[in-house]
Amino acid sequence: PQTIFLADYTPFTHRVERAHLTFRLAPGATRVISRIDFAPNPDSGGGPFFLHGEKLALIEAKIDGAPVTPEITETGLTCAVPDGPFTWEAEVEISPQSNTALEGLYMSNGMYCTQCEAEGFRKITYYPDRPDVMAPFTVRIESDLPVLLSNGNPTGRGEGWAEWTDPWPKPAYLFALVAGELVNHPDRFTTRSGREVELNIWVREGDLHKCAFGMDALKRSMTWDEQVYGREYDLDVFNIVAVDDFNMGAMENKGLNIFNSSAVLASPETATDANFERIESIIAHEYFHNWTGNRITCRDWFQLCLKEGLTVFRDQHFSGDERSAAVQRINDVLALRARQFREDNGPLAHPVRPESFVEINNFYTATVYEKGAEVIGMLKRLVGDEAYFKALDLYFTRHDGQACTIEDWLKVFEDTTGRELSQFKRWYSQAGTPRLDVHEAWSPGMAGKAAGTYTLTLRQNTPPTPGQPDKAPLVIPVAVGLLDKDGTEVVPTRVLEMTDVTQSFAFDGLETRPVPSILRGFSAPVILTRKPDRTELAFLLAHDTDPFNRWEAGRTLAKDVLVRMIAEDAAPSPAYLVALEQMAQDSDLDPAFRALALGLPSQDDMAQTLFDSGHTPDPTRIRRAIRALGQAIADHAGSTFSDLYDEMTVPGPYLPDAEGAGRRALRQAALGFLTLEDEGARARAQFDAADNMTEQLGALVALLHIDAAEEQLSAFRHQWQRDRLVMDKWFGLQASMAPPEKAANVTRRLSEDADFDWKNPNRFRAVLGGLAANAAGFHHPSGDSYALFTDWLIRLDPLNPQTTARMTTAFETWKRYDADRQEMIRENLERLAAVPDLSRDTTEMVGRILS
Ligand code: DPP
Ligand code: ZN
Repeated sequence: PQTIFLADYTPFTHRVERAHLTFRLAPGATRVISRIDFAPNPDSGGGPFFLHGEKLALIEAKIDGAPVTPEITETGLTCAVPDGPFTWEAEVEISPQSNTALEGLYMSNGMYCTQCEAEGFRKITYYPDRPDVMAPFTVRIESDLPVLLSNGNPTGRGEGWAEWTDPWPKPAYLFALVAGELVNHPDRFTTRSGREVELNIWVREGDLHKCAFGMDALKRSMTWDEQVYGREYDLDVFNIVAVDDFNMGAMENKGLNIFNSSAVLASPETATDANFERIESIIAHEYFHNWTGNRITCRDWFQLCLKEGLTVFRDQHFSGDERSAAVQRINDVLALRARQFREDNGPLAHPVRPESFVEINNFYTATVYEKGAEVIGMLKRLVGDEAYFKALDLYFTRHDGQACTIEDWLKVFEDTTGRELSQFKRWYSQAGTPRLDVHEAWSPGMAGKAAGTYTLTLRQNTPPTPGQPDKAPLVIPVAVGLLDKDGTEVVPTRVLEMTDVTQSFAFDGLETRPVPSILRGFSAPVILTRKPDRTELAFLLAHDTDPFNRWEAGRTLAKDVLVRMIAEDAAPSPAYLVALEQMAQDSDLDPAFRALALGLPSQDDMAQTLFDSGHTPDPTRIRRAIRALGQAIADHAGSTFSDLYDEMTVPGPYLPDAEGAGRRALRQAALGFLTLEDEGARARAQFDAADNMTEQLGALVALLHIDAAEEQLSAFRHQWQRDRLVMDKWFGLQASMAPPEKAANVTRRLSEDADFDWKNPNRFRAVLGGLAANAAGFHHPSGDSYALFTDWLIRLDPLNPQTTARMTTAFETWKRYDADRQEMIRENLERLAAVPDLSRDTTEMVGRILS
């Protein structure tokens, strides 16, 4: 397969003035008739006229009405064209019903839908399928299906056809079409300047009762973007469609967002608090793309973080405003560490803006998305809020309607602030998670002078990553506050701007030696390598005025306790248990925050922590230690949890609001510990009484944890047999929570279940992704899980390369483990690599993981 390089970018030979498409829909033989007005691109260096196209049967092609015979290859066509402007016409045939890759035009439960990002449009018709070619589209859909949708505004409708016109120039990856027997949940929104917008969520009839929350989230997103970024919606209609078979979470097609049904449909009975929260953030994310992605798009796919990092940053800010900013930040950092740090510390590490790829779908990663958002957060911290929004205003006015680069993005900051950002830009080109080492010095006041000086010396170091052995120093904003012995803040949060490898920062005028709170709010995506001082951490857990660092202190303590339990067979430290219980009882703290602080580090997190401190992680031991710590906490603080369990009930009917969710989360944390003491009595009672999915599933999780959920699993199945999204939970939990020695067998049994529809990405991910998430089960020394997992990847690859390639990341941490496990993983990866006709997607991933 061919590698594509950022450095090789050249503009397209032509511009598209207008694109007109007609679709004659039929499952096995859809005709796509295109009429495209091209004009020479004055910015191009010339070259042959090339249109992308894959797996298309060309029926006829014309230029300015005269038939032509282009030269066709596997990736597209070339054709002799006139010197000036011309009209290209083509008719192609495609087969949506045999499209199992879910890219281009495909079918899901009798409904037609599309997914064109990144390079799916070339499976629909011949076109310059690249983001820097933007054009207004008109689309005519011919079909007897009742609902026919495309981008933009509806401009015509008749018996068996509909026409849509999108006035905003867009790249082909934002094209969308939907046709099906759908019903809508309608609403309206009036924009700040008075535009009346019709809103719809389109679903299958049986899902109509699951749309209200998504609609509410959409309207809140629209209001927020007006108030915070000054961005209004720009069409008369905004449509969302829910689709069951979808590779990703959702897609921001102009005016017609297409959602994985799991990312939009929710009712109290079927969705958990976590599901509601996720839906709210994805609705916001896709809506926010209308400006950051659609009106201003990417010049090429290397710039993906331009739209994704910024849009994630925006949706995180939105969620923090709608809920609790502190809790949001903790959750975002948990996700960053779980996915991005994991990626950045293994063979798949790559810069936020990669410099080469084989298959762009493999770069929709945590690094591009989540680290991309962190980089913007740092920029905002460095320039300040006011300058940030000034720069954004300039970005929107200067680049509206353009396809841009990271250089364009940084330039608006340079132009508004006068700052030079070339060193900061390394965050975009340098992969790897920087380590930050901290040294402290205290010089007390001399006799006669009361005040002393406290000095922090920071040292940064980024370990080598594939293709990048040597790293240059980064600009790192380190937010620091200082507390005195009583927990009073003597120096409020100050952002230290680190630019050198080693740098010292002095704080004078202090009466006594302070306790530092470093990297407040997680001000940069780095790893602090400071050796934990347990007394200081317990103090910060009790007193830090920065909520993130207060949580972080508890987390660092928990990891320290676990490392000693695993590496030294130590008992859980009593001081930690006391501190944790005090925090749990502190009614001044938000219940959601307390719930997070009671959550123990994940097995994967512990594996990386042990690896970083020079140990070879053993997943079996890690699991045992985490469970032993849970048991010790339960033994120590049983009565506190019993009180919390009673106190945190939420009266009245279920509402998915942040406050109720926080109380339920704390109650669930308590239930988890109590279940270790009462053999599941409370959990069984909760399961029977639950009138919402959060509590029903919570009870099931607690029972699965003690491997005592047989009866509830079958009752759950019986109740939810016909709800695909709920059944995904049933499948996923069993695979992810099976005891290690049973994990492979449980997964095999699930994969033989009549309801295991392996061609549906959600179901496949629930089961096989569940197994991969079951750290001790996946890495069981028998190797059975590795083999089973690989067998399934081999089976899925020819049908759905994108999802297969994504799931190979289960193996990305393989070099952490012992020689036996490494050997077994290598064998499986090599077995996968040797499959004849393995997709380009999976080939690239396996090659990178093995290298
Ligand atoms: N662009 C989509 C999103 O992140 C992914 N295909 O919203
Ligand atoms: Zn996005």
